[in-house]
Amino acid sequence: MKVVVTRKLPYDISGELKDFRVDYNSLDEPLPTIRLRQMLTDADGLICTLTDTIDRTMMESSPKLKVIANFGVGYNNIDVDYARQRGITVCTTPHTMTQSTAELGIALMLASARRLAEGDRMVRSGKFTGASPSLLLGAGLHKKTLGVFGMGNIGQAAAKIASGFSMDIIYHNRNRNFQAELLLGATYATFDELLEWSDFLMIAAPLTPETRHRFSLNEFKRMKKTAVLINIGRGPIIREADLAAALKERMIFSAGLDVYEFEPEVNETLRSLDNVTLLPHIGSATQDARSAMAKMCASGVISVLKDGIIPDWAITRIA
Ligand code: 8YV
Repeated sequence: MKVVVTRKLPYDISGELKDFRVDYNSLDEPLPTIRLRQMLTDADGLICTLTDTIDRTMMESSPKLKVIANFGVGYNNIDVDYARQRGITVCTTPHTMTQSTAELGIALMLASARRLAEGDRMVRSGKFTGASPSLLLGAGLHKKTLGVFGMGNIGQAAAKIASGFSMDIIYHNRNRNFQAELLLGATYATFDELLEWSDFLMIAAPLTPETRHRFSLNEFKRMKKTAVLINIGRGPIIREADLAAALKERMIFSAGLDVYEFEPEVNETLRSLDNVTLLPHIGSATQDARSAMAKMCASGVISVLKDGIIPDWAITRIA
């Protein structure tokens, strides 16, 4: 049986996949669509990443395909409804990267509140002329309110770390998360309350039709002028041009972004502003997380193709 791996992974899974013929793109760049389609014509399994669009047309060119393992927890790059219809199992890598992504969210919170990137640029450019009482004044985290948009595993892990800063946690989610309420003392907020009460607002939600462009100019107008906005979920949840305008007009204090609406393109105004920290989608980028993600992708493929078992973490199991 043949397994296609679309991109160089930071952990060698050739041992795990030894019983398969592996068609591995050893380059660290996405395969052209046509090439991937060709590789999939006789494939039984696929390990892909969020930069591969696995839509209906792609799956149609792969008549034998039985399993797709996506290297990541988000799966908006895959037409899951069509996969389900075709009986193709779709797996992701839940829990492997919860902590790494939550930690990055907190890092962005601190960086954006305390203007770390701005300070770094100042020192490197030789503009640091000595400590001054009013140099780079920022915001503190202590006893502030963290609003989490999307209280899943990552949102909860971030909230748990934030409690260490004595922050009050509020959250908005599709459904109430009683675990977060009981274990973290988090309080459910309506979307309006989340906007109005948060000192720090962290987006940790998946991209769905409901979350796309949920944050646009109207929302930024309703946030505190001192608020810090963080996005570790998916870029299109924010209308990026509106955020750039809001930051430029100082409608909110600052933002920290790991994801972008038109990734890898980043809005030009945004790139010119000092009150935003910009990272290149590295939420899960720790050695530990990325190795665990690679292994979990391999497990998903082996489970379906070799053992004939649909893994309990397969998202196609959930209606
Ligand atoms: C990427 C992610 O998969 O898990 C997700 O949803 O966005 C990331 O972990 C990772 O950057 C590799 O492409």
